[in-house]
Amino acid sequence: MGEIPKALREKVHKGLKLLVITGAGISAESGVPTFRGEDGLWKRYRAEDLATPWAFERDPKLVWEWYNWRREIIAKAEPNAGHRAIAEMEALFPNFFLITQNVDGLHRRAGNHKLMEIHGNLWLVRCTREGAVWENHEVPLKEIPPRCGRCGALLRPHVVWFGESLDPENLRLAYQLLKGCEVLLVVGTSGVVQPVASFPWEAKRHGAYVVEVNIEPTPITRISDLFLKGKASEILPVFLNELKDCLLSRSN
Ligand code: BJW
Repeated sequence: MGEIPKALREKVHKGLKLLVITGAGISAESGVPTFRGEDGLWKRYRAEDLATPWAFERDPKLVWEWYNWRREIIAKAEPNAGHRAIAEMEALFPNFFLITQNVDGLHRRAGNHKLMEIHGNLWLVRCTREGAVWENHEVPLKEIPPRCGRCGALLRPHVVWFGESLDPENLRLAYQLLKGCEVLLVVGTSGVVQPVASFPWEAKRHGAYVVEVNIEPTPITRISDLFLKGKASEILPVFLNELKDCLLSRSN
């Protein structure tokens, strides 16, 4: 990675409003499978069979078996150097926020607090009758599909499936952040799943400087001001150090 471009350096000097968006790529090196690409989940499974409300209606057992399998993988995973660099960014910049599409909870475990899990969290379950949400860390699940201890209805993972709306309150906050951020850092997302895929365009429209980190170009690359090609766990710690150098040179 070369030196940080002057335009970005100036923004850091002025006190950066930093918004970070992450996708499955950041957790890839923690051993969590991504969705698309060579080894992606959608190569082996059809999204329509597993990640839609219709799939759950048709076969809740199959859907829960898939989630149980993913929970087993994620329970063993640890945050990597990419997650840790983003947690350090939160500590470094008072105007920081993270929107993650990931449901694995690894950002929280790395130490991020100012974050929105916009597609939900795999460690939360929701009662399909009453809508109550609570934590469930049972691995493996004792009962598949699990049922609500109170009313006996089916539980579902508290995640957002295809064809479902995202939480309107989360969306309202996301658009407010996209409007106000000066730098948008987009990490490890293929940029194809709406509405998050359109977020970089929204930020750009409001004048944000867009930095993208990915192992390969995506639709977002063409509007990125800075494309850092490589693994998130390798690029982000270096990028963080560059940001720190900028801050130091400001105070000297
Ligand atoms: C690295 C790396 C390393 C690898 N370092 N990088 C038009 C037509 C048809 C449908 C639609 C349409 N417009 C909108 C829709 C609906 C749909 C949609 O967008 N579909 C598109 C696929 C076309 N969207 C929705 O349904 C959303 N709801 C909605 O829009 O409501 C209104 C509405 C409904 C219906 C119609 C129209 C409007 C909800 C979307 C919910 C997505 N849910 C999932 C599952 C969550 C739960 C779970 O995990 O089980 O969310 S799907 C999956 O994709 C998951 C992810 O969060 C999401 C995004 O994936 P992500 O993170 O980008 O991962 P990958 O694998 O795609 O990419 C990884 C990237 O990392 C790659 O670029 C790699 O190169 C890179 N990488 N290693 C750095 N080491």
